[in-house]
Amino acid sequence: MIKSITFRLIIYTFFLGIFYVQAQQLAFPTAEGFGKYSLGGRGGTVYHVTNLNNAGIGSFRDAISKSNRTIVFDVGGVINITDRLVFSSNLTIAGQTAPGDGISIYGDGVSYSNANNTITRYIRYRMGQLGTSGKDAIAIADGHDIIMDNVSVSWGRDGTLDVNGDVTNFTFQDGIVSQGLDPHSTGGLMQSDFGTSIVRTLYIDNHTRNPKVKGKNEFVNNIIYNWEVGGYILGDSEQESWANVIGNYFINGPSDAAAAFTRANANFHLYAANNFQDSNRNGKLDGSLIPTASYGPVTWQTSAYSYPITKILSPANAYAYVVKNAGASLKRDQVDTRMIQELTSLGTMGEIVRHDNDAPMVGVGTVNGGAKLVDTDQDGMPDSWEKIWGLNINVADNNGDLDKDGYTNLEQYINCIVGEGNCVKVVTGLEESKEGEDLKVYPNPTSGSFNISINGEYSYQIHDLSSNVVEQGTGNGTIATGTNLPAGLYVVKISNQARNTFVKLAKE
Ligand SMILES: [Ca+2]
Ligand SMILES: [Ca+2]
Ligand SMILES: [Ca+2]
Ligand SMILES: [Ca+2]
Repeated sequence: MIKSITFRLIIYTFFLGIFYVQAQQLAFPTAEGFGKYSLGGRGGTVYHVTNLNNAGIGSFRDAISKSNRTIVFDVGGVINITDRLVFSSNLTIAGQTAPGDGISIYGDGVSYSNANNTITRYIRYRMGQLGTSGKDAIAIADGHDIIMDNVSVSWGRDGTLDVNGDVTNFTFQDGIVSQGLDPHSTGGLMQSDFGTSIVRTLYIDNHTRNPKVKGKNEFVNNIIYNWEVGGYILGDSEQESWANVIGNYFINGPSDAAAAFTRANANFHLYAANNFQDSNRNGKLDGSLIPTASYGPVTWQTSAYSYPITKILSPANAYAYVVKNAGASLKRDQVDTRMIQELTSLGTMGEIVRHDNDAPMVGVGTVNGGAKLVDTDQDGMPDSWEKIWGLNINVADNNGDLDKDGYTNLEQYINCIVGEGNCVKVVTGLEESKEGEDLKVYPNPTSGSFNISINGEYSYQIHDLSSNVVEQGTGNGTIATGTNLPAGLYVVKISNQARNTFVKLAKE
């Protein structure tokens, strides 16, 4: 009996241990907000999207039809869908793996209702007037632990990004929510009592609801441009809300000089700090602090709710960050390029549109494909990546964790495409990297250029495997280089005052 209890305790402790580890692991290194612990498809199978078809084997629709998958893309381009996509749970959708200009989904909206523990990165959802009447571009009515990063969503017929229901732990970060279609042009609802985070996201060309908020929300470092009636809507409800609204920049465009905050009442409990508005539409960023009286009759909180986001930029720095990074920004498509052009006009460009085929949008545009990297064992990690890290190109070792950082080998690869996590394979026998290394070399493998990123000044030399220097230069911060290198394996020597570090690099 004693033995049995002890055994049970051991088992219990073991599972608690697993639970503890999983609960603390971020979805990816830069994940923030309420959704930051989403598990995604970690540890599951790998699905390769191999075509741009609406449905069938190798399609994105088939990819998301079952749980416990990490979805990688062997193709880039526009996926024309003829009806709505419905996501399963426990998926990692790694849009950053797509070659060429990435992936756009066009023709209808998508549902993430009950898509629990999903991670979606670097993808564009463009609904349009051919989509289902009265539906949202992204709809979430129920579920938990859903995070979207560098996602661009546009042309909703009802909401564009709509969260409305018992949604627990949702984050939308570094995204773009654009051009809700008239006659119901909205950014969308952000209504849940269980935690929604919107951070460093651009709301642009939406008549109203940028967004309309109710419940438990944090809204940090967002840029709202060219709304017509409603910016951030403060509840407008008999129900209670509890929100942190910090470091946002509201910039009026040609459609109207409307107020940033509307429709408040005492049920809205607000902590607000350092929100700016620039309403003069003069082509310059020269706004000012929104005064307390402009929020209306909210119930003020004197200190911020203890919500997850702690890294906060100034409104001007948030603007600069969004201009550079928001949306599926590895390669911006023509829609997002236009949105950023409108934003940076700072008052002179922008429009509310009725149809995605109307000027100036004229549809979804061209999204170029590109060559996929060779992945012999189809474990989602290209051969060249596996060779750098000493993995086996003939065995699916995607769910291992060779550097014991809690991310699987596959997660490490997809994170490093965008320069996150452990992205340098230091060549042993030369010099090891130091603790707290801030150096990154990415994407690696690369089919074009790659970035070297380290604080301060440094020099670099690219050696081939016969130790010949094939390229060299100097940098300060992040630089891009390597465009002209032929395919092959290289060692990049990076030197600054503190150290020489030797990093393995593969060029496809
Ligand atoms: Ca201005
Ligand atoms: Ca592989
Ligand atoms: Ca492998
Ligand atoms: Ca790892």
